[in-house]
Amino acid sequence: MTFITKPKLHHPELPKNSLGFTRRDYEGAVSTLCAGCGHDSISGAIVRACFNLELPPHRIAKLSGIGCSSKTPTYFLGASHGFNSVHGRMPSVLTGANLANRDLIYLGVSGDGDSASIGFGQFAHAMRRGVNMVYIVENNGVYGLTKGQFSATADRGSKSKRGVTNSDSAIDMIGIALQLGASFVARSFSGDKKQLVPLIEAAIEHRGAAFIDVISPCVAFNNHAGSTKSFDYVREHNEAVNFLDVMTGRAPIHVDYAPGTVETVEQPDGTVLTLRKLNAEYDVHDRLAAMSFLHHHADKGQIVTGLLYVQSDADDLHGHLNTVATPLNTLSEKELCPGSAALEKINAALR
Ligand SMILES: Cc1ncc(C[n+]2csc(CCOP(=O)(O)OP(=O)(O)O)c2C)c(N)n1
Ligand code: SF4
Ligand SMILES: [Mg+2]
Repeated sequence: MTFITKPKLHHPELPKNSLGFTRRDYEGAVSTLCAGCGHDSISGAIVRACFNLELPPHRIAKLSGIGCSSKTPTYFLGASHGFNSVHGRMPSVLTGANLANRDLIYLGVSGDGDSASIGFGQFAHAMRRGVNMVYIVENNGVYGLTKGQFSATADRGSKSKRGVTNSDSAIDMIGIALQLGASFVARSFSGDKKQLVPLIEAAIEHRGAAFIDVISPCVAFNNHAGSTKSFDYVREHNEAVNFLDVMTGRAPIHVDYAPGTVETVEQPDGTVLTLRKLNAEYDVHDRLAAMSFLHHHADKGQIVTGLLYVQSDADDLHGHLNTVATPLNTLSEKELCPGSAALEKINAALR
């Protein structure tokens, strides 16, 4: 945890959004991560996405587990709600918060160790329940904070900094999220803000479990030759399936007139995702095809990035449970407690 605050001074002509906030208002404390760590670029992308979407910072709750990645919420959205939980337990803490107050925007930030190792079960249940959240895994293939042990996402055959070869097969979080029923599934690279920022914006606007796996090289322990999560390796093996522009119900955010076929995807809240397809055969609505596309390219050593799957009419956990529209934490005791007469009636029915 850092207590270093950033200087408040900034250029007077820094652009403001309609709320009167500059990008600086979405930042947090000064990062204490290693210089060049991919995680810092992801923090920058989150700041940019929240600024672009003109989100009031107090409407956002950011939750994390333990790890360098899980430290990052300290470095963005300094005016939002935050909860740094226990290693691997972010999904259940977030689920509880979401059930208590459905009105906030939930951002879960985790690492590959946090989500694919100790928190694997927690990750699975958040996805299959459709918790309305953006779940970001900052994936570097190692436990960065504890000095670079292989995590469960490290590819078989990849080499550690000390020359040890990983003999275990890797968990692909994207494949698992697709299988478990996540309704928005994407992968990106920390070094590609042009792709990552619109993906985060679209995930925030999506209702349901939105999962983004972001390859985020650890410059201290996993950025050498032989690593499949290094900057060089990912740049050389990246296969982007599409490029996203997000138009919210309020106003267009990005306009991109680049040539190529275009597909629009309407989400339940009226947000329109405009996909500029690089791969004409790729269909973002086909879960099974996404899984097979993923495996097909993984076999060729390619890392597929972009929006891989979206279910336009997805519902979330509140929809599944049919909870009331009012956030539960604002209901009074009178509304929550039906009284002793009702209890008596239930008890009588059981006798
Ligand atoms: C219950 C528990 N077990 C183990 C640890 C030690 N530990 C701290 S962070 C971490 C792994 C973090 O890896 P990852 O989530 O990939 O984050 P990174 O540092 O790579 O961003 C481990 C094993 C812990 N803090 N708590
Ligand atoms: S150890 Fe790795 S993951 Fe942690 S801050 Fe340094 S570069 Fe980032
Ligand atoms: Mg890691």
